[in-house]
Amino acid sequence: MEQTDLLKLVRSYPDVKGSEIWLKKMRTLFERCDADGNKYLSKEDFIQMAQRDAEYNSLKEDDPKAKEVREARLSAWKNAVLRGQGNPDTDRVTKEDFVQNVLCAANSPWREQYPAITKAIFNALDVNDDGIISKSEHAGFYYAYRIPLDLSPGAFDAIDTNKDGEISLEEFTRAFIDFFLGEDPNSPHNTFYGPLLD
Ligand SMILES: [Ca+2]
Ligand SMILES: [Ca+2]
Ligand SMILES: [Ca+2]
Repeated sequence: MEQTDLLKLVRSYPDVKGSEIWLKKMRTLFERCDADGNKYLSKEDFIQMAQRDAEYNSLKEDDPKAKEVREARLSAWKNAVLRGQGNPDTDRVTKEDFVQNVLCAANSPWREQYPAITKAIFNALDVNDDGIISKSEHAGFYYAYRIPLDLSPGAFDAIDTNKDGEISLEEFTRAFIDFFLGEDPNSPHNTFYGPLLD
């Protein structure tokens, strides 16, 4: 899928209204990202996630893939959560601010960055660099977010829309963009980051 098609996909979603289902998704994502459980998102949470990525894949700290994953996690913190503002080393974000930040991003030209961000995440998850996300690589994704691994197969199937047993970049991007820009209470992608939390 070409970059222009992905931009068309992003542009095809109307402005996010901030409906109950959407708020629930973002609050769930906040909880998943809050690795140290202190009710704030900070650099430390994303470092801890990168450590879990490395742990799941038995990567040593100096392994190039471990470094790539760490960069992708820190980039998500700086570019997606903070949107390039503030000080990524010292800032921390509450749940309410996080939800408002994502809402502003989704309803501004910033939303066109989603395809590039998704690609970086996809590449980080694709540990063996074969261009697809396998079932075990998806389980690693859940492991990093402390989502029970027995929920990974069902979530994998929801993303694998052509049912070939692999998640392609296109499938992953469609699911990811729907999670952030979609407000359909029945979308199979609402559980992209695991079951929605109350
Ligand atoms: Ca935290
Ligand atoms: Ca792979
Ligand atoms: Ca597939």
